[in-house]
Amino acid sequence: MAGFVLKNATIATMAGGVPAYGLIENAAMVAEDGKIVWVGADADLPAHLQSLPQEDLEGRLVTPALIDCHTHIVAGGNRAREFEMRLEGASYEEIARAGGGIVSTVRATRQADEDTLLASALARVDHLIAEGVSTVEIKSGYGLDMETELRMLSTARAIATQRDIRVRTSFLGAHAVPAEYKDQPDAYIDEVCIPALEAAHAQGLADAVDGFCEGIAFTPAQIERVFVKARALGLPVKLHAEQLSNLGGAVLAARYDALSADHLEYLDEAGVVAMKDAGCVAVMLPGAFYTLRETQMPPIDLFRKHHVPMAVATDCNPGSSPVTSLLLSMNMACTLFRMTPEEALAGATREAAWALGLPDSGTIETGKLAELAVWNVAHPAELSYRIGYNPLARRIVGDLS
Ligand code: DI6
Ligand code: FE
Repeated sequence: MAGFVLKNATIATMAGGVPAYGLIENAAMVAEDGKIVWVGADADLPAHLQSLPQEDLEGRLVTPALIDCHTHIVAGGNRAREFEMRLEGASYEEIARAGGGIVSTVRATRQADEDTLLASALARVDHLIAEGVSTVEIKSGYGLDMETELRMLSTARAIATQRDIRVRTSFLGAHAVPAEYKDQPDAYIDEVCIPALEAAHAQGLADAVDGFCEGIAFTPAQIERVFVKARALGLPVKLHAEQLSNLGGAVLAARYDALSADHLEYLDEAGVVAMKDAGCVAVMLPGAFYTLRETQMPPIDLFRKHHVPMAVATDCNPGSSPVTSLLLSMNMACTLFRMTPEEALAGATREAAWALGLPDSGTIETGKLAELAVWNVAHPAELSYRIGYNPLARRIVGDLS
């Protein structure tokens, strides 16, 4: 693989600390063999690197490529009709009782073959790529039987063969209790979830293990059984926690050294401290907050006070967050959660990389992977400021092309 120089750029390295955004004006950077080998002022570009192919960016902004660290982008069907029903006055519970809600996505996903799942997921993934996303996390959890959970994960893996994007998979068998195990969540965990996790691991389909710890899903004790198995298999864990109530999910996740705990609207300070001590990233999902018209804010000030890193992701799913724009999610993180534009961009780059256990990604620093987004904007705050506007000039992954 060749090398290249980008010059006459504004580079937001997102390396942390000062200056804000790690901003370097009149900047250049050099990549070789897919890695960043030099970043600094144009004027300081070393002579021995000047023979590489150069591109003049005419002052454009360069950031790390974006990372969407929480999606359910592989799923069958859609729930637009339920959206209409809710606007006509039906409650989420009424819709669920009438066979809608998450159960309807499970039904549609079980009925879809891999080609169908792949085609619908690629259409959504293409939206992310067009916004400069280089890495997407994708969960199972709409199969809730062995065969469909594995099909979801192999579809997720297939995405990386069809597009120039890195995929990290999370096994989410503990997402909901399927109809055939109604009122028997423990039997579901023992008879389906754990055997499916073992099979996913044996087939190399799971990079991490997730769960949904909530009154409408699984208790901490049930989730812990899944985490014990994950640990035995050597897989890292993460958790949907404190989205609708505080069951102590984040504390549980921290005890298992989770990469992240996600949602967290109902988290308290003890949970924040536990996350800090465990190095657990807080993943903010403002698309779900918006769609569900939630009013309880995640404890942003406590995350700041205790220095818990905050990531931002789309939570792209057919029910609670039909969002395929990470830029819009960054805007919502600012407007709805009062995160700063710098926190939002860090959340979709550096902190998202940590939430996926990818220390080689997420910032523009020597030694990191050359995964870059070039934008037609002058200042990085514009990325979170605009609504429904995509200023991407180009995405660079590995090499110029
Ligand atoms: N939290 C959510 O908001 C979604 N899953 C989860 O664990 C809901 C998924 C759906 O309604 O399809
Ligand atoms: Fe989710």
